[in-house]
Amino acid sequence: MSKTFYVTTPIYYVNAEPHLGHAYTTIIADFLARFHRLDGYQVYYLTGTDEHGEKIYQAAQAAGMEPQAFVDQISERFKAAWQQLDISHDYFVRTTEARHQQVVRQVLQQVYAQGDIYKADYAGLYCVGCERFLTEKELADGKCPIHQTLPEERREENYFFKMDQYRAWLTEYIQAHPDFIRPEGYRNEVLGMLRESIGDLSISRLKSRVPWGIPLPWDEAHVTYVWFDALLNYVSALDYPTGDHYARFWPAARHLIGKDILKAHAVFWPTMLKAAGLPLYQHLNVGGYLMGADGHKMSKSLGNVVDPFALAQQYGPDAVRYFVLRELPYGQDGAVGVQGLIERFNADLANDLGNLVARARALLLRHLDGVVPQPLPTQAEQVVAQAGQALIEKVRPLVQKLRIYAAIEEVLQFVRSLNRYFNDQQPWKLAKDPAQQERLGTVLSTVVEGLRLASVLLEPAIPRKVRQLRQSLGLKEEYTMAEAAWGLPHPGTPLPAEAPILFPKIEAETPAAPAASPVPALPAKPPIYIDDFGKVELRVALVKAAEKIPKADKLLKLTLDLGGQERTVVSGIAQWYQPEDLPGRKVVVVANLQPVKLRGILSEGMILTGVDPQGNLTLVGLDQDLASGSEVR
Ligand code: ME8
Repeated sequence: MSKTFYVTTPIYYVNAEPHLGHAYTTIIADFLARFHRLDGYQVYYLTGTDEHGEKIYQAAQAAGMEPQAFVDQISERFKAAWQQLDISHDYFVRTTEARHQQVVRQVLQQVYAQGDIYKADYAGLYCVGCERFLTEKELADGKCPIHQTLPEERREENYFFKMDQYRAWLTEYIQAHPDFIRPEGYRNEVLGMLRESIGDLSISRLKSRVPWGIPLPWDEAHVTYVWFDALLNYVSALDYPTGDHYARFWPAARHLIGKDILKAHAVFWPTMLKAAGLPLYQHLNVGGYLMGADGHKMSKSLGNVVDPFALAQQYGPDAVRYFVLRELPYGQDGAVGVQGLIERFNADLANDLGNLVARARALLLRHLDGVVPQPLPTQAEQVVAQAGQALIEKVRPLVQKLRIYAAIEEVLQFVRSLNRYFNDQQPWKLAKDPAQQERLGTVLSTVVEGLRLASVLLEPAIPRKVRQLRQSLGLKEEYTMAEAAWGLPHPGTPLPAEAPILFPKIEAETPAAPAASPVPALPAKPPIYIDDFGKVELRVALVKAAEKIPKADKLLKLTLDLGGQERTVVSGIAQWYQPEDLPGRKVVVVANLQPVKLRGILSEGMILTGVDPQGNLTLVGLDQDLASGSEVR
């Protein structure tokens, strides 16, 4: 059986323009779609817009437009945003399209006919922002915690879906399928909701009050509640019930959502599917919030949004994609800002990746006529080859667990190791020695092969730039994940003499520091007296433990032994050292530095490192072993 993968984003409300929060989920889904396509899956990627309901109706009225004209207009804005960010969806569903409305009516009729829908009076607290009734428990200080608004008291005659009767079944299902809702914290949250009655779901609104919706097939005085309508997009877009797409892709469905719509997807939707006799989706993947500069969830109602059009226009789509993918562990909340985008771009893409491409290109063009030769590998090349070969098996499981930021970091670690290899082999020196031309060719072709491999694994994140990278190195335009294997012969196409700079460094928006020369001129600081230097207490220390610091990917937390005295030191070496490489090593510590709190951890000293022209750090060591605590002077 061929491998299939069906990934969906929420369909976004068209009551306002798309913002970076929407782009976040859409880019993650796009990464997954592209990764799986390259990995040999048949992929269907669905996104779209949610166009009915009270909220949209009110927004259209406020804009002084007919609802249909209004939703047509905003829906186009979402399409344009996704085009600008190179989103590769297979279909863009709209809940106002005839096919979708037909499926909603059909499912409603079926569930009504089997006796799972009844009419009753209902009174409750309704949040128009969420488009659902909230329970007392869900309120914070009487307000909706997401929209910070007071819900309205509502009493009306509605049709109800007998949702509560499926509570025990759903609880058992979630318990028996640990991967159904991920990450685990959200699964537990849902199991918590299911511990008490979930009530029956009001699935209609009086047309006299909310005219913008799909009329109930058996009672035209009511329109369908927007969630009962919207959730069915995931199957209507596949031509449920008879379509080929439905048969092929629904068994492989993975929904991506933000945590704001957890209850609708983890409680309403599975019970609706059960009632309609459809199998459940495979996974519900729940993401955290992108926070605005004010520390609140980025949302149109709070007015703290970042415009993805403007960002993509200024920095290019790949910079935006890379930033949101790399910056936030999926499932957690995180603040984002332009400054962070610039720093991430400059550090990873301009410095680590782009520079290496430029340096390899320059030497190949200058000394080897732009032709990448066959390598004659030695031990050093075998080490690089092994790391490259192992990469896909490290990356794939991380992607499957949605640890996309970690998957990208694996690739960047490899790129950094390629930089170290390049610097260690010093090809610019080999180039000057006629006896070393073969060796020069081997080093450069090893770097090109490493970059090719990295390009395959980075394609789902930065598809446009990866094409440009390949072109500038004379590689093929396209590679599959199967070709993320070390040692594919270079196609032999000579490198183009001219190629645009892959990732031109972005100048910071705040005044930039004066550009540093590669190796700082000596001396760079004013002279000091020996007494001044004597104030610095340097000691040998043994690293006992090292660990990453969550959300601080440049920092490691080290536990040091200074001769019987334990110290914690936070050090900015995480880009160059893995935590597991450090225990047992001796380092040199500034032992009398005033302690400071870094990321909430008290750092009691500083370890010494050397810096190469590219800014790479290496630990300062000792020629001979000395006991921990020994003085250094
Ligand atoms: O809820 N951070 O639509 P919606 C991260 N139409 N993700 C964010 C975000 C933020 N600050 N803001 C929005 C709806 N999102 C319904 C969905 S599905 C059948 C119907 C993303 O326009 C996130 O994925 O309010 C969230 O779940 C979704 O946009 C909500 O979009």
